[in-house]
Amino acid sequence: MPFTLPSLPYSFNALEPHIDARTMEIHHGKHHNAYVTNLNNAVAGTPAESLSIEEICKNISKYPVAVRNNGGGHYNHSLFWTIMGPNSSGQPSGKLLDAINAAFGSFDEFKTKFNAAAVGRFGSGWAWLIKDASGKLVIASTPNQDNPLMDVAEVKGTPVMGIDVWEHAYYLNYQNRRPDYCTAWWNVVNWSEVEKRF
Ligand code: MN3
Repeated sequence: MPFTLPSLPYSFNALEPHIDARTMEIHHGKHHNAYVTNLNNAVAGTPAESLSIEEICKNISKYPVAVRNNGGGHYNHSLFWTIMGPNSSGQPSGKLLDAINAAFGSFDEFKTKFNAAAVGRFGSGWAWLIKDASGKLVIASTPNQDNPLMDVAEVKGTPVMGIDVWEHAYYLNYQNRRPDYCTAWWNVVNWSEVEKRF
C-alpha cells in the first residue's frame, strides 16, 4: 500500500474547546483513513502507485475521479493536521507576517478575507492561503477535496495553510454554524508550521 494514514501529531482532545475530541477522532480515524484506503485501491496496479501525492495532484486531470477525490482528501488532511495544534501563538511572525501585511494590508484584514472564502464556499470544500507561481500570497477556495496544487484548480499555487469546511469537520460542535467554527479555528493554528511551509 503506497499511501498511509499519518499519525495525528497531538491527542484527539488537544484542540479543545475549539475542536472537540470526538470530531478529531472521527475526522482522522474514519474520514481521512477512508481517503487513504480508497486512494490505495484506486491506484493499485497503475503507475500512480510509485508517485508522490503531490505529483498525482499536479496532473490530476489525467486520473479517474476516485483518485481526484481520495488523493485530494489524503493530501488536504495530511496538511490540515500539521498546521493545527495546541498552544497557538495566535498570529504569525517574521517573514510570513511581513508577506501577509504586504498582500492583504494587515493580519486582521487577511483573517477577514480568509474567513469570507471559507464561509462563502458553497457546500463542501476548503479555503486556502497559497503561494502562487510568482511567489505572491493569495487566498483561494476549492470544492470537494480539490486543492490548489491540482491542474484543474481555478486558482493554482502551493498551499501554505488551509481550512476544511466540510460539515464533518465541525458539525458535532457547531452544527450549521460554519462561521463560528471558522472564527474559533484561528485559536488552533500552528503558526510555526505555517511559517515553515511558507
Ligand atoms: Mn475533512
